[in-house]
Amino acid sequence: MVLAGCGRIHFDPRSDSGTADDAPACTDVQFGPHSEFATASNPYKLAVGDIDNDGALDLAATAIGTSVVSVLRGNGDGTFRPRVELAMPSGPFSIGFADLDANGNLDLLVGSVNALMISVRSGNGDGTFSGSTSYPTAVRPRAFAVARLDANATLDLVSCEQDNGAVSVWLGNGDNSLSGPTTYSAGGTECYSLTVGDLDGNGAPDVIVVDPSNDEVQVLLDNGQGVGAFRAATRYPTGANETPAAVATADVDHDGVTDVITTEAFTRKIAVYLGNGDGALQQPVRWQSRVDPRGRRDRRRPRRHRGD
Ligand SMILES: [Ca+2]
Ligand SMILES: [Ca+2]
Ligand SMILES: [Ca+2]
Ligand SMILES: [Ca+2]
Repeated sequence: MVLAGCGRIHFDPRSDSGTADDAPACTDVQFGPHSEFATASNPYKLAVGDIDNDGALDLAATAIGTSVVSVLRGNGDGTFRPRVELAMPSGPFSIGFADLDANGNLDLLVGSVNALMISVRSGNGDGTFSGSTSYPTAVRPRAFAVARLDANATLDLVSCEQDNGAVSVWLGNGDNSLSGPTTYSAGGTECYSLTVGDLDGNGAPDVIVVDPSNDEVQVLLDNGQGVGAFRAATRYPTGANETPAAVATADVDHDGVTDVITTEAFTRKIAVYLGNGDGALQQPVRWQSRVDPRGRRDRRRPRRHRGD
């Protein structure tokens, strides 16, 4: 999803699927004036969570081109304290908070695309982090998700390998350490973004990858054995030059089945793939954004994408 510089989200309700006449009215979502808080140079990705257990959400941002993560503790009123920088392996890019050791304090996970490392730092519960354990990756760890991938209670990690399109599973040991990885081909050659969701409704997370090099969405269903292992990928072509870039899961039609939503960066579209409930996805319905991925408002008349 794209936020415009003017603070507006706007999608044209006309879609590829020929539902223009029945589509709901356009919706504008307005935001108030924005505030700016300094981070290290070139902030790229963001994690949100309450790292000091004061009830106010805090932020951490990776700064690609540096070897630091900027941590900004929230005041609870929409403002943040000046940043504190944490040293990380070179090129921090992907980032997330999760309580890997289940001690009540969020821990910090960072994927570094220059050092080729995934790092875990233990949260102290006061906004600071101790130690740093880094796990080498074969190629650039562009994205990851944290979930309970196997049947035990500890959180695990699945990462997305940008340069070979693979997916790596790291099982959590419950003490902020990880075992693995076990690596699976997602069928393509590039992994740009990844998320998890239970597409087949068996209670275990499945993995969804977007591969802009091949214009594909790729799905790896869990193998049903509760061990954090996955079946061979199913590949869903998006159509030439759709360039899927980001992916999320949600039940967008409230039928109890998880669906997949992607952005298509260079055609400025949102694609919704409704789930069938058995792990398969339907053909996408696309929605045109009037805002390009760089946040500029498109002043042209919206294009109709029926049949493109
Ligand atoms: Ca906080
Ligand atoms: Ca913890
Ligand atoms: Ca599943
Ligand atoms: Ca659904």
